[in-house]
Amino acid sequence: MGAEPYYGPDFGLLHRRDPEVAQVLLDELDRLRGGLQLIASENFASPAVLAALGSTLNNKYAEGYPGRRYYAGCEVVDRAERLAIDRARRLFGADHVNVQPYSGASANLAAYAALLQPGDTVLAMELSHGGHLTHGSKVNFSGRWFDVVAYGVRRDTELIDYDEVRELALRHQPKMIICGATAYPREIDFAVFRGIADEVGAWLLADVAHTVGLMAGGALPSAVPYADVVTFTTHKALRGPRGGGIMCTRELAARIDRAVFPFVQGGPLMHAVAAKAVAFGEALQPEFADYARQVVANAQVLADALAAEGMRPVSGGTDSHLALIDLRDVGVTGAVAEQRCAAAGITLNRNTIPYDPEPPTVTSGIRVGTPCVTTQGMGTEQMKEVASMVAQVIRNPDAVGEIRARVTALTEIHQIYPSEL
Ligand code: DSN
Repeated sequence: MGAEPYYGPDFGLLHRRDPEVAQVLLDELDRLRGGLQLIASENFASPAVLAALGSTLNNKYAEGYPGRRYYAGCEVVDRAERLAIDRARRLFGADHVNVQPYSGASANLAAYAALLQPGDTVLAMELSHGGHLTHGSKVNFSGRWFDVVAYGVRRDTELIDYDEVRELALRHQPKMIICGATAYPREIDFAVFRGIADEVGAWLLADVAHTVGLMAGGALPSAVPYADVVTFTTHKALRGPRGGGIMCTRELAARIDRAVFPFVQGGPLMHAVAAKAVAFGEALQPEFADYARQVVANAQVLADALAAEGMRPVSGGTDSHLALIDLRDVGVTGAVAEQRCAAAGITLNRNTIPYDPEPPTVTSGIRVGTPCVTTQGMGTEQMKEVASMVAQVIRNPDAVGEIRARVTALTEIHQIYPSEL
């Protein structure tokens, strides 16, 4: 018998060669296992996804697309990219998928590049109402290179004001309208956005970075039948590797592909492309639909239980994987709440709420999400316990020791990345 072939990651080897970096990996694993991860944009990728990421596909330069590369030796990595594309097309029913974007921000930059010229007008959601930096923030390419008009949510309902979106579209005649958000808990009506875009002759871009996993599992309606271009990330509720992707109509396929490469990016990260293929394959399994439904059910129970603790969910609740919680009635800022939770081993982020009187570094709210805890196997009963812990430690920092013990008890039962697979 010869030696075992080398397939990829070997933690023992890393530990022997570079104990300092190995220790960082171990400490991060301890942090993940020992705390509650409520960041709405994070998840735990499967060991199969992590194996593909830690593989020799990292080494290959493959500028171009399968069968049309600028380097020799791409016939093997071509298979990974074709698998990723075919699986994503099956998962979402999309005409065309580009799986090369390095991130959601790169995907959005490519979408702008494919459809617009600098200086064109774009209508997108205000960042402080739940949008994203790439939807027109002045500190981002989008706000600097394009003329961005922002729509928001209504003060009374905290829901997207579709009448305002239509009025702004008629007044400003944007070349592109963006829907999709990072801190908007409610379902977005893509059909209404499509109607408004058609009325003014605008492209419709749906940035579903946050909700694409829920779309994949059928827990939220898909944007694909309505939008000209759909950008997404693969590492949030979809539970894949860090990265992005773009879906579009057949007519826009060549423009999107040219915008991703060579306009925005160089060589694709083929290990990440292979890991995306693994994640799409996992999301095609029937159990992924159960997962997506449970993510939403958990978020709804978490939001309701926090409301019962006197912590108001913005818009009254959620249809998705996240809830935005207004802490003004409790008299604690988002920044302080984030710190108090972190001390107890609960990781969440401070977040602006619509019409927030506090600056973005302080905020009046927190954002909580359920993709991670659901991957750990927690259900609605555990969400009541999570809400109770979050509420107690935010109100009373002296309870940190007791809450940390309760966090440990919960995570020991719902262990992530157990030693025995
Ligand atoms: N950082 C992501 C989030 O947390 O929503 C958005 O880019």
